[in-house]
Amino acid sequence: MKPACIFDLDGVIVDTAKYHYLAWKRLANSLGFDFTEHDNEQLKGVSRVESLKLILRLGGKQLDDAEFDAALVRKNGWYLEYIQQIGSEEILPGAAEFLTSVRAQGIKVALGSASKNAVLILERIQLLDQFDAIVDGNKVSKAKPDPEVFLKAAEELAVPASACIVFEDAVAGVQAARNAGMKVVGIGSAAVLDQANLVLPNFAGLSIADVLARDEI
Ligand code: B16
Ligand code: MG
Repeated sequence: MKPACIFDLDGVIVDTAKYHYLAWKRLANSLGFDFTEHDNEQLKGVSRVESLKLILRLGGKQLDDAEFDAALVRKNGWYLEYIQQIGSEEILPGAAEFLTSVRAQGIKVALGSASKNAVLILERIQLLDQFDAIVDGNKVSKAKPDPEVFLKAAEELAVPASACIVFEDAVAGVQAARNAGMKVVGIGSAAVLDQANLVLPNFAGLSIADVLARDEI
């Protein structure tokens, strides 16, 4: 059976992590504590709500429910401000060409992202039309490492989980793919993404044929 490919967004297709960082740092500073780039590494692939819980733990700060919700709205407002100007220059090396190679083989493509801003970002970087299905933070109730996001993507593509290959940059995302019973290609460092079947630094110079030719996949 033909495989299907499911792509995470932030850190795989597009480099929006730096804008999430700026917005979370601004929020932390407004609450009276700092938030470093090192701390930000822990938020990769983590949902907005879980990210705020983690940041508050790091800052030793507690918010009541109304303050918590208001903080989420403020952070997202700043994030949206930062990504207002982004365009295709933010696409990560080789990602657009890799997507083209997947579609050229008639392989179905889905997005499996925790972000509630995924469609807006794909529109801005002009890649929305490359996806047969989009499963984002608006469609799931359980955050990665729960497999929900990837299982829903497989369902929308009408492809069994065992035939899906997930591309992920976050530890929680790699775990989610494994929990879904899917093959996973880590994008980033092999030392960090050690649960992935195969790890690539990025997509530069690669096509789907190169990945399918690997024994690990
Ligand atoms: P939003 P991904 C994730 O995207 C980001 O990696 C993570 O940092 C962010 O908190 C999460 O989306 C939610 O994003 O606030 O836009 O809903 O890597 O799953 O594509
Ligand atoms: Mg990611």
